[in-house]
Amino acid sequence: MRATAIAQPNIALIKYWGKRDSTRNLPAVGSISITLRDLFTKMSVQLDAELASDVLYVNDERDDGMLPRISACLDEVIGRSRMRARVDSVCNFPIAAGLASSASAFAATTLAAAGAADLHLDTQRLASLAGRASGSAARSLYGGFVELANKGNDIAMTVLCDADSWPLSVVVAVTESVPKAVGSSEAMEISRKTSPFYANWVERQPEDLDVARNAILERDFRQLAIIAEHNCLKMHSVMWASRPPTMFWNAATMACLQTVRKLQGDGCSVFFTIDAGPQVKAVCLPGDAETVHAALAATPGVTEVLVSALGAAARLVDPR
Ligand code: 2P0
Repeated sequence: MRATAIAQPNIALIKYWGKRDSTRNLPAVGSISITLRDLFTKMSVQLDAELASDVLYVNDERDDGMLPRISACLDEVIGRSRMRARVDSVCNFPIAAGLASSASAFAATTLAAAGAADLHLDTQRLASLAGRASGSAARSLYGGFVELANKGNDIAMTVLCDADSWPLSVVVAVTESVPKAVGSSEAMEISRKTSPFYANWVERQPEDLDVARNAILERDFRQLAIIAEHNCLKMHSVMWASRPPTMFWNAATMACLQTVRKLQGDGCSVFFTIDAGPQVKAVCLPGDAETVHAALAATPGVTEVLVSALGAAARLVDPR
């Protein structure tokens, strides 16, 4: 009746932005991500017949704000007539600040819920269930380079390359660690309804996916860098052109992009990507990680720099 799972966040190189079905939380576009190794969320789910309602603790403090989404995730995995649960979450990085904390949280919750209820579900099924809670969470059920594709009324997952087969480093420049003002789901809907660039974004996504997939299969860092930066800037352009505009960047975000451009000019194998928040993720070859770390740490407005290798799939762990 109790299970604990660990999942790592993932960073999309080809982004998910927009939903084709909000009720089932199905994405409008496919996406490709890398799962990180060194940032994690651990979720314990304890089903308890004595409990009258679900209760959630995040880093040992009660959190009623996130509880409805966690409860809905448990309902999806176990069923609505389930026992209530005590859920404990531990996270070693800032939550809801554009560092993909919902991806690792819902991937781990899905896996722990299935474990606690003794359900034996395959990873594709777990990914579909996690994706209903948070689109990007489906990808954290897998390690390495992961592609999420639309397939009928569901999603289909493929591991393009595991973490050991192409070791890359991810250097995260934190520029603000307060939760963001507008959530991803809401911002995506504003983009879908109002951005003049949204239809083109959806239409052109298969091309970007093809280029990135081939770059990964051929371990072509330069091609991956070009397409990932393009796809990231295109997603933010969709948001900037929406009404009201969604702008996640701050001055330090821009300063980090200039730092990455300078590093590229100096011959570093590095590229940037930015999600629904002001942090900049610099993806680089491991030999360049120290240089990239130092340059981003010295960039004005950067408050913290985290480094991670690529990691493995979400997994059940000993609850103790
Ligand atoms: C991604 N993001 O592909 C994109 C890029 C942010 C920018 O997936 O509404 O929390 O819960 O399905 O997965 C963040 O959105 O959204 C996200 P929901 P999610 O990583």
